[in-house]
Amino acid sequence: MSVDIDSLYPVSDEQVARFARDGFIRLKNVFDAETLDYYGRAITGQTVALNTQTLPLEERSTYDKAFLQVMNLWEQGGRPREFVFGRKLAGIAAALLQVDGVRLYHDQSLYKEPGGGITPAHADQYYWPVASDRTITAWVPLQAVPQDMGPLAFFAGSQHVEFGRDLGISDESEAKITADMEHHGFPIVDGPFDLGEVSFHLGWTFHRAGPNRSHDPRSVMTVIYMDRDMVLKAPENTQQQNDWERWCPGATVGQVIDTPLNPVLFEA
Ligand SMILES: O=C(O)CCC(=O)C(=O)O
Repeated sequence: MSVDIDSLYPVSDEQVARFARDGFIRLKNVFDAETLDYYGRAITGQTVALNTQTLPLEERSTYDKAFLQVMNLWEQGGRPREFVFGRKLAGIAAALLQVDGVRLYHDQSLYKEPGGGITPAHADQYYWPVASDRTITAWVPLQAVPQDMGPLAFFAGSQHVEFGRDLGISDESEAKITADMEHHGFPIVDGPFDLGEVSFHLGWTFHRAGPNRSHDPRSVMTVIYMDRDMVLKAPENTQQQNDWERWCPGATVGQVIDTPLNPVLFEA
């Protein structure tokens, strides 16, 4: 058995420039099939075991229909922890952010059930009490994602748009952000993911996903990284206050977020 989550994946200057322009990038062949199978089984298994959602799909809110969501799997130890601590993804994150190192904000497993609904348009950083825009999510499908399974889709270049930054993920964010993006001509990049392909997006890039119309679950692991030197800002909404307590307890406003839950995962 040979799995690889630690080797360095070369990121070219052209890819760094494209990421800076578009606010996201999709990279092929980041992981091989064996590695995804080895870690994917453990991550999906833990997700199903730890899931607390018991309502049938038709009785849930739009957000709860989008996916089963289990956060900070790494704290369970084992393969999920190994995967989140892998240097390959973290190295790509640092290269794309153009920073000397990255630390963990949190991870989350996003499991879109067969019949699961849309992921409404939103920007992640609305939820995060962080002082700069140097945040990035690695979105790692644990199987290929054909179009009918609801791949992640990005509004290219939208990381600079201020409209919609005060909207949490909801029916309202879906309606208002998609309309605003269309109005201002930000194209949506929406297409299937090959096995081994991984996307990276900035915290302020607007994104969404379609429903899962297939008969198979869309199992995805995400790792959210921030600049190693990221400073905690005073929360601007209840969600940011909650995130402070949950993902970086003990961090101090105005100082680097350096808590046991935010280990440095890569340094150049
Ligand atoms: O997986 C999805 O459908 C949404 C993912 C997402 O919004 C994120 O990782 O920031």
